[in-house]
Amino acid sequence: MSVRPGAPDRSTGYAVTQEIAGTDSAPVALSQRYTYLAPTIIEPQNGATATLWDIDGNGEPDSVLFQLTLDESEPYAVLVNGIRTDFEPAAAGTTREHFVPLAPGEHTIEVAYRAGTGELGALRGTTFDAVLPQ
Ligand SMILES: [Ca+2]
Repeated sequence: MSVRPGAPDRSTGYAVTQEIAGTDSAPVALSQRYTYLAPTIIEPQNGATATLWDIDGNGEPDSVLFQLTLDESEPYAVLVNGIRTDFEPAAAGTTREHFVPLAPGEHTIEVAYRAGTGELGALRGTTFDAVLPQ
């Protein structure tokens, strides 16, 4: 049986059904409940405006500062508009800063812990508006 992770920080239960001759049975058992963890996003907050910075000094502001806290010492992944990059674990409680190259406009960044198999845990996301500095 494979399961999909639930929303982060929320107790999630699974009911088990069996398909017999093309018909799903009534749920026969309720599994124990699980709480999936996800890294905490510090900034940009959901719905916020994020200033673009010129990190490489070429005169073009083109990167947003993305800050997260790792409450678990687990490998994790960052998904920028759905494009995933994997990162190695850090000590629990570490705050990580990622400068993410982005064009002005609305973007979504999600984070999740990942298992050794590469599967992602619960996703936590933020959608924000990247803007040029005033
Ligand atoms: Ca630049």
